[in-house]
Amino acid sequence: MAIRLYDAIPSSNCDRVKIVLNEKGLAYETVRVDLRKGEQKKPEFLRLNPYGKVPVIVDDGKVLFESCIINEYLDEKYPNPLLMPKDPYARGRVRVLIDYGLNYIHSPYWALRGEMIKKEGERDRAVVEETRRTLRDLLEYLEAEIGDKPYFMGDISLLDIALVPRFFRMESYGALPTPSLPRLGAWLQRMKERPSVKATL
Ligand SMILES: N[C@@H](CCC(=O)N[C@@H](CS)C(=O)NCC(=O)O)C(=O)O
Repeated sequence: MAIRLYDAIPSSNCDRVKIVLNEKGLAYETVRVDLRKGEQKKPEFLRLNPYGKVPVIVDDGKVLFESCIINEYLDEKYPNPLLMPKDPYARGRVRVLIDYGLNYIHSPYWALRGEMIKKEGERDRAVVEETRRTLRDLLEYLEAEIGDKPYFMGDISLLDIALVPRFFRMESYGALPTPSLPRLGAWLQRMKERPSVKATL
């Protein structure tokens, strides 16, 4: 039976799971959850995910939520191709850098998003400029981490996939590309060329 994915559009968190499903060539069906109608807070959905958020997957009748946890599960259950390194320290680094790219930089990212979803004339220019600057400063850590490698861990991994939906957003919010982060700019272009990403975003 195909994996069922409860998703929403647009949703970076759902895109993260779809890219992994596509990288692995796994068949899946989607159940669209209308976030604006609050369907994610209805009792039947809360029975699947008490957080009231997408994505949720059902695989072999088993329910899982939280995009990065879903992705680790998919990688362990369907290891072809494997998207986590085998080395324990490298696995630890993948998790640390996912946490950095999603949680540590979340505050300026969210503040910038809050401005950019407003109509252009209603945005606070000072907040836009300040949050873009803060994000670029914080991203220097990832710029150094990728170095001259094509992907963060050498080969594509769950780390690249976890980060790319957020980088798409940061690009659309004008935080990227920027001359101070050339390697991340090149990496983002590389990610955009992957069929799994093209099919998703
Ligand atoms: N940490 C969660 C975040 C999930 C999340 O925030 N999903 C958003 C859509 S991108 C959502 O369902 N928002 C609706 C709500 O919070 O009511 C994950 O990685 O899966």
